[in-house]
Amino acid sequence: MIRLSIPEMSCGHCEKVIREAVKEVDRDARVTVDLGSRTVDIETARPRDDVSGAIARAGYTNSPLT
Ligand SMILES: [Cu+2]
Repeated sequence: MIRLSIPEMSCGHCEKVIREAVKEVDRDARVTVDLGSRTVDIETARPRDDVSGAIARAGYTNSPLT
């Protein structure tokens, strides 16, 4: 599992954009968003950098927590 800190993820719109970015990399990914802690857990077979890069391209700086 990949856990990312995404400091600028602050609302449901952010969550939607991030979910869509992950799904473009892996449509079967399981994405769990915690807006309170601004973290996202992602279950995917794809490399972390692919997922992290897609989220960054969508406009959200992120860093790994695992
Ligand atoms: Cu937002």
